[in-house]
Amino acid sequence: MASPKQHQLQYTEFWQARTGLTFGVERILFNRQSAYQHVQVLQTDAFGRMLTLDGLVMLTERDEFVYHEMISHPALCLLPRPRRVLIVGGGDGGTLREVLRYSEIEQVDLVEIDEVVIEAARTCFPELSIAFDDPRARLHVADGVAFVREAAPASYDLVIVDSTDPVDFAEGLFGESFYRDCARILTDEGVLVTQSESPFDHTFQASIQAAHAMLGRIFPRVHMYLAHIPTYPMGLWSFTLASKRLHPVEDFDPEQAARRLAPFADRLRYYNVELHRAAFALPSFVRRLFTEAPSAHPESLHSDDMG
Ligand code: AG3
Repeated sequence: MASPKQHQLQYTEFWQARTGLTFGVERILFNRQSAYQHVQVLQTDAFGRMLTLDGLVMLTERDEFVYHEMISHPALCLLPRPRRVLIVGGGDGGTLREVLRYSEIEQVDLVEIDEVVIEAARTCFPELSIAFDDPRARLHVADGVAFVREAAPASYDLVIVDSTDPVDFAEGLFGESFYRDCARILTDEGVLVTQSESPFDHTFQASIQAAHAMLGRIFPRVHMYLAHIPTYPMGLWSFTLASKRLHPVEDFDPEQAARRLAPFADRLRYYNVELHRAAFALPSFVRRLFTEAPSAHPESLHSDDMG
């Protein structure tokens, strides 16, 4: 006899051919094929609402705070006087919400290629997309690579690349000419932060190494830091901070950071001044990614024919 479980709706993001993470789904709230990708919002049983793009989990209500706080606050607390920020991608508004928490931020340009992502966020994630209504936010529906190519030199203190995985149209956001343009549009003290996938995954390891090498040719300082994001592949996620001058730990002033965070520290759920330092301390297998070839790493879950 069939168990009732078999009739329940489930959604799996496959990390490889047969392994992935499965979510129980109560309802499909948004379902649209855009010019770029399949945009879905699902009501899950354990993680609240979930946004997926082409089958990849972008965020869930329950753990989005980890990603959005960690892609924003380490750089914003490192920089002594951030005023102008560029977000490439991030059409859901989560990163924008975090950046706008600082009253000293004067302007944030957000460049999202796919307006359907913005529409899905406005419809299903008002707690994220509310940030679009802040008068300091300027929303551009445009290609981030072209936007960065055309932006004026030294016009941003911080560029945040809040993209999907390096596939299809997003691949340019992980390339050397894009990184060079980011460096050009940053001020002398400027910082670039990109989401850089899971260091646990074989395929990602290769793209992490490639991005690190490219950034190292452009920026004097390139550092990875980590956070736990339960709904992303492997649950361990990385960000890369490339900086023209400031060292993310040695030049970090905890007292200054605590003062800047004070007005909203009680609303943050992951980032704090102690965690800032801890996040840059890397497990040995991650450190070795920057000194050894990818295939040398037994942590890989991918078999060679799939990586
Ligand atoms: N951007 C990074 C999502 C990467 C997740 N990858 C995956 N599920 N394979 C998230 C956008 C949130 N603002």
